Amino acid sequence: MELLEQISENLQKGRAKAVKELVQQAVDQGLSPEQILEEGLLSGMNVVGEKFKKNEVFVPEVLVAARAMNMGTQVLKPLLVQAGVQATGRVCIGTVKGDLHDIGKNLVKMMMEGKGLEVIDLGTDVAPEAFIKTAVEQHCQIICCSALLTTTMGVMGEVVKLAQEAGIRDQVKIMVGGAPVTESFAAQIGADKYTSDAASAADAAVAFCQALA
Ligand code: B1M
Repeated sequence: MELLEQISENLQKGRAKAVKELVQQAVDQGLSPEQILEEGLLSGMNVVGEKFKKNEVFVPEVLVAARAMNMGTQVLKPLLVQAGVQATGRVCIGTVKGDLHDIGKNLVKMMMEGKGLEVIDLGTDVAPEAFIKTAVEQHCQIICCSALLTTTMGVMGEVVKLAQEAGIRDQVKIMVGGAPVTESFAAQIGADKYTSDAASAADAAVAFCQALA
């Protein structure tokens, strides 16, 4: 079986140690970290997601797959995060209130750090007030919100509203993303930018910071 396929298969089975070793093997063979992430780790997680939807696997299986995914991304982290890149801006990021999914948010954080941005990670289940408080106190140029549930994506609208009420809307850009989020939803709530993946989110954040500098 091809190496990337093996990574995907082992991730689906939640074999964290094997995933870690296989990802390292793939790196050693010279495969790019982006390819390992997309065609190995994320491809496996997508299969898990589909099975979860059809009730073919349940929360415990998804959790062990998520743990395996994290072990794999830890190997890739130093390769995705370029050493010694000069910080170009400050961002706070979190998964919105009511939502505990953090794999995508962590990838966005990793990619942004790789571009030299300073990223304050607020974790998961983050209240809109916490995004605003951090942005004000830590002088962030960008607030990044991630949501994976259709029931929590509305919280992103509350973040935009609170930023307006706090009088910081013209000083801070608000970026949104996550599987159920779309460009039109972002426009509807008045966010500044939607991106579909972590790498594009990092590019967009750098562009915002450069424009604000
Ligand atoms: Co959850 N879950 N889950 N889950 N889970 C989904 C999201 C779901 C689509 C599964 C399904 O039904 N097919 C479904 C949501 C349905 C819906 O709302 N329409 C769902 C559900 C229902 C639930 C529970 C309610 C299940 C239950 O308890 N009955 C529950 C909710 C808990 C809660 O949050 N309150 C739940 C729980 C869990 C686990 C804890 C078991 C686990 C999370 C573990 C963890 O994150 N540490 C989990 C997982 C792993 C998933 C799936 C399988 C995988 C999500 C993931 O990590 N994908 C997911 C199915 C799926 O998405 N296929 C599912 C990989 C990750 C890299 O992708 O986060 O989309 P993603 O990030 C992408 C982009 O979206 C983007 O960048 C990344 C790629 O580069 N991105 C951004 C993300 N944030 C961004 C921000 C940006 C820009 C881009 O700018 C700021």
